[in-house]
Amino acid sequence: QWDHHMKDNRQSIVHLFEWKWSDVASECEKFLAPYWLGGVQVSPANEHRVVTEEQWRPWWERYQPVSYSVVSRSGDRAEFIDMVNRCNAVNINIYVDIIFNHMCGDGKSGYGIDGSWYDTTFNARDFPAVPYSEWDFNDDICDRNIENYNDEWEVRNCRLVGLVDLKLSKTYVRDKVVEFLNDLISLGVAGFRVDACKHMYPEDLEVIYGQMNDLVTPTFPSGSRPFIVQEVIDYGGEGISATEYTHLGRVTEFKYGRELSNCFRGNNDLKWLVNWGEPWGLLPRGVALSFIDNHDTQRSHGGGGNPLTYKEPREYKMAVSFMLAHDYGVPRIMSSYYFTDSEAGPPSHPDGSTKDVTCFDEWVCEHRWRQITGSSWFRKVTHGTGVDNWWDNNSNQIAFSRGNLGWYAVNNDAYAMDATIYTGLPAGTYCNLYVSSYDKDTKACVDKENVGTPSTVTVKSNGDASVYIPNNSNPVIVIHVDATV
Ligand code: AAO
Repeated sequence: QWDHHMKDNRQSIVHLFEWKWSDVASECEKFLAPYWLGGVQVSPANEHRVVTEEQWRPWWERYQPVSYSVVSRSGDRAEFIDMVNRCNAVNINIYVDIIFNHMCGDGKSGYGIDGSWYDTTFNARDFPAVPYSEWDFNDDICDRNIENYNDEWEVRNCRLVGLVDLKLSKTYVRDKVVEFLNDLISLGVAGFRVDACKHMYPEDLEVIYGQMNDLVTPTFPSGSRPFIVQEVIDYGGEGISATEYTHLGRVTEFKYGRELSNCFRGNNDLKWLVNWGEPWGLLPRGVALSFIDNHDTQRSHGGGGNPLTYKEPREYKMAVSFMLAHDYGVPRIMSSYYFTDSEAGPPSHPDGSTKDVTCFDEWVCEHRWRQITGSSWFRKVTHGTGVDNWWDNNSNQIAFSRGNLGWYAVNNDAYAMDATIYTGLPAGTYCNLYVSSYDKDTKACVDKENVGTPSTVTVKSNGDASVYIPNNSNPVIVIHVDATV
């Protein structure tokens, strides 16, 4: 449940937030497979409310389940299956965002996106398509919303932002959840991002996870357990801690993005990253999911932390590349659409259906940025090594190697980095994947960006490299042994 099961030594997950299944499928084939990514976190796959009253089709309607039918704004069951099959065929794993802490908001009624009726008005708790009724919710023990995050009982039993809270202590409810998870597993997914885990007792989750089937063979080795990423927001100082969940699967490490964003915004010297990881109060690396921003934090929707996002591209790219170059956790890259209104749903047609992804107008597609893909290739090539040969200038210029397979350097000072540094790499000339692309056929560094950062780096026979990185828009070097010229 901690192992991501990515194929071909790939190490990075991308969250294709709100993408349609048909677009995810073609992205697996066209981009993710050739560009060294290994898995996709997709938006919730099950039936949800269609929200038009409070807001016109906000992104968050998908966090209000109506049934476990695999029909959503991203597509229907056949399209979901086609996506999983096509992605698996090119060795890209699918991880599904799953919500079973709750169903939809209190005081609502109508039809979900697959036409299923729901009613939570006047204390009704009616979800006939599951079916769930009022006996399957926690209203008998708590009939109000969560207000005090320091009260563990309240956080686990009351309603998260008015969402009707499922009674997971009940066998019937657990069985329905397990049935849904096993349905998705049977379709070939590799695991789950489990929403709102703080609001569920670890004991209940343990029972549910324990009843999940192994992943399907031969797509995955026999006996493979589903990869589990539990969303627990823990910046410290609350009654419930992320460590209550780490024995069950991985946990989202929210401090990771907050601290790195702080560093790359220039509020904390990069030299302190020499012991980045557990000494900073982060979860043990083997149980953590690392990320800079997520779909909530990038729009200040819970979780806070004020992380870097695509809106501050220079610093964001540095932070994401550092995340990928380092060896902590399983990294997840955010891929967004542009927004100003933090409630706004994905780029849509007038009828509310999601537009095709283009990656050049309304969709940001951070995962396609060269600085990010180059760094995810680095992550793959250097996997299994540690952070070695640390160098810094006692300020914001740092460099390190990953064993003798890769070397990373970044200059976040307001002046040039000009130094001769031991890289730990074999002698040769390497292509800097941050500012150029690598053509494997001709073994050439191509499509170079002329910003002053060197597009190639030469390592001498003693392992030293002399580098000069001005304070420019892309002040990073990412080199590894599979991209030499
Ligand atoms: C929508 C409407 C609501 C309406 C509701 C029901 O917006 O007005 O009442 O429907 O009709 C998403 C949206 C919600 C949306 C919901 C359902 O974000 O706005 O509600 O869909 O459509 C807590 C949870 C965490 C959760 C987060 C949003 O612990 O699990 O709230 N995230 C997940 C998803 C998220 C989704 C849901 C859960 C629900 O990722 O997209 O909601 O399925 C503290 C606590 C956190 C807590 C935040 C809430 O955090 O620690 O656990 O998160 O407060 O604000 C500092 C502190 C930090 C604090 C943070 C607050 O940084 O250090 O501790 O500030 O920002």
